[in-house]
Parts: sequence; structure tokens; C-alpha cells
Amino acid sequence: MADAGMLRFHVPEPEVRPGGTPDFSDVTIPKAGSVPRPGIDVDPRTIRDLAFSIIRVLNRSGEAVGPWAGLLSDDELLEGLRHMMTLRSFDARMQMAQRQGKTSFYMQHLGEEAVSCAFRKALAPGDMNFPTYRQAGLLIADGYPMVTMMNQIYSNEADPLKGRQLPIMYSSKEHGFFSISGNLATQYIQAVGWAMASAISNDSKIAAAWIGDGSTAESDFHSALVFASTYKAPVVLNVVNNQWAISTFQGIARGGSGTFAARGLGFGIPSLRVDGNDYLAVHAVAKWAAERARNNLGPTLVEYVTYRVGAHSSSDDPSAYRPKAESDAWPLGDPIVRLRNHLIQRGVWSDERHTQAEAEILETVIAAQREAERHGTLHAGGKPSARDMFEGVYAEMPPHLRRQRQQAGV
Ligand SMILES: Cc1ncc(C[n+]2csc(CCOP(=O)(O)OP(=O)(O)O)c2C)c(N)n1
Ligand SMILES: [Mg+2]
Repeated sequence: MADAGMLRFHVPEPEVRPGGTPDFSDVTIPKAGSVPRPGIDVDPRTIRDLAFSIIRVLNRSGEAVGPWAGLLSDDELLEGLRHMMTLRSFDARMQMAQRQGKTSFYMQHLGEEAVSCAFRKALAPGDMNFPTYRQAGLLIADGYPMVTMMNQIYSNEADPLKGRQLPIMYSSKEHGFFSISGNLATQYIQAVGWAMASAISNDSKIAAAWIGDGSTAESDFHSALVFASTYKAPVVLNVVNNQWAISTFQGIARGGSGTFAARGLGFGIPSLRVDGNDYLAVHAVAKWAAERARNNLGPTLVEYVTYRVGAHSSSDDPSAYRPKAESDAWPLGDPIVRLRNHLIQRGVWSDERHTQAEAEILETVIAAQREAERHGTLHAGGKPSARDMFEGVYAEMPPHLRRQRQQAGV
């Protein structure tokens, strides 16, 4: 029907607001094992429907099924479970430390642990992530010391970044974790540029770009896709769709494209959606994308469908913009519970061992916290020197900074 006349401005609205009943009936969940696994050299035009489906391995009974299953051994899966449990425990302690005034700020990963923990295991040494603040699992799963992370969070005398970065904005070249930029979506252009440089210099290392659903609305996301597709940059383009960008629901940044993965199709980039709460599926898809990059087949865009169970940050209160029980209604479940059930089903884990592991992990996290607190917290103990402000930027300090440092007497 024609509807000419007075124009109406369209603003997408979430289905439910606080006080309403959570409703995810519009999220279509394909059966585990039902999405095919193409060869890595597939013609992108033939797999466009993968941008509208969800690759899943773990079914409702905890079995691993279908063509994306079978890549990980029992030991690797047990290790993955431990990484996710460690990240969850670390988050809980640091969130509490923020409430106790030991740090000014914290951001949790609750519900999204599988994404960064499983992805890390698909990379090789030397590969480089350009992460946002919600991928600390990349460090945990690569064995980066928790105490060093805590020193950074506390901005204490042992903080490797010397108090210059917001808490949780880690950096470790050795662990393939590029310094986090608070300016979201910059990760995309930087990762694509780094990947192009790796190809130009005939190196073998690949890059991984990270972005949240909301931040895909930034122009950096789109310009990075142009460069990645034109130059077939060896990069994995990760979009973590956790349904929310602080108080803005994902429908705003997604607009009319149907899914975030579909954004890649206009660039001719193979684009897949994966169950972000399924450790096995995340790992299998990440591995597929990394192999494409490593074999000069170019970029892959991966949308992880997940849910941010916790608040956006320690400064946020989600009850102001979404129903309280919305996370319970999320149809893809909890990543730790799902991997635990799978391992029990495989006969290599049990509820008792799980409870015991939880206690052991908590003890390890508390021990790391004690050690970090010996070096100081936000308002107590050792701090980086004011002199550090002047170091590490210029190879040769310009005269005006030298003067300022003298004036400050440091
Ligand atoms: C360029 C830019 N714009 C705005 C902000 C403020 N900001 C910080 S987090 C955030 C929400 C991001 O949401 P999303 O991309 O979905 O990531 P999530 O927090 O859900 O992981 C915003 C708007 C920012 N850091 N950078
Ligand atoms: Mg988000």
C-alpha cells in the first residue's frame, strides 16, 4: 500500500522494557549440528546463508554433534572449562574489589566467557588480537599471570602500564594482546592494517579484530571491511553480539541488515554466525577463520551470538533499561554449564569435581589478589612514580617535557 504524505521517523524499539516479561521468541535457534561445514576455500557467494543461521555443536543433552564437532581432545576441553571458570571467578573478585574501593572501575564477562577463551586456542604464537575491554579470556587462556592483570587494575607500583591506562585496559605484546583503546572500533582499522603489514612483509602471523554489536555503527568498522576485502588481509573480524551496548539494544546498530554477520556480505567477505555460548562451536569457527587467513584466503567475519548477563561496567545499572530476569530467558544457556554438562556426558567430569575445581580456582584467584594487594591498591600502598608519566612516549624527550619533569621535581 502506498503511504505518501506525512513522513514518520523510524526508531527501532526493544521488544520488552523493565517490568515486562523477557521475550526472545524472535531469536531463531537452529538445531545443533545442522549447519554444514564448508571447505576453507569455499566461494563466499555459496555460503551467504551462514550469515543468517547459527553454528552450534553442543545440543540440549550436552552431546557434541555435527560437522563442526570433534576438534578438541578431552584434555583441551577440560582446560577450556578451567579457563572459563577462572575468568568468572576473577571477575567476581575484581567486581567486589571495585565495590570495596580498591579500583575505580571494572568490567565483567559474565555469560560471554566462551568467546574469548575458546578463540584464543585457535590462534598461533605471534598472532595479534586487537581486543576491546571484554576479551580478558584471551589473556587467561594464554597463561598471562592473573597477578599482573590485578596490578594493572589496581594501578599499583607493579602495574606494567604504570597507571596510564584505565583499569582492565591491559596490554601484552608477548601474549598477542594489543593495548586496548577506549575508542571503540579503532580495533578494526588497526587489526586490518596490522594484517596488511604482515602480508606485505611476507610474515606468517595473522590478526584478530574485536568489536561489540553497538560499536559496529562506527564508521571505522565499515572502512576496515573495505580494506580487508580489497587486500584480502589475513584477519579474523570478530563481532560479539551480546544484545546490548550499555542501555542501547542491538537492533539500533543492526538496523535493517537482519544480522551483524550480514554486514560482511556486501563486501564479499565470508560471514558466519556462531553460538557464542558454545565453547566447541566458537573454537571450531575461529579455527576455520584463522586457517583461511593463514592460507591467503583473506578475511572472515564471525558474529558470536551471546548475552551480556552482567552490567555493562561497574558504573552501570541494567535494571533501568531491561527486565531483571532477561538473562534467565536467554535461549543459548550458560557457557560454563554447557561445557560442564558435555564433559560429564563424555565421562571425564562430574558435579563433585566441578564443585572442587570451583573452590580450587577461587583459592588461586584469592592468592593472586593477596599478592597484587601487597603492591598496593587504588588508595593504599605503592603507586607508580609521577616520573613514569614522562617516560616511554618519545625516544628522546622534547625540551618542554624535560622542563616540566624538572618543575615537578621527579
Ligand atoms: C568511539 C566510542 N564511542 C562511544 C564510547 C562509549 N562507550 C563505551 S562502551 C559503549 C558500548 C559498546 O557496546 P558494544 O559495542 O555492544 O560492546 P559491549 O560493551 O556490549 O561489549 C560505549 C557507547 C566509546 N568508548 N568509544
Ligand atoms: Mg554489546
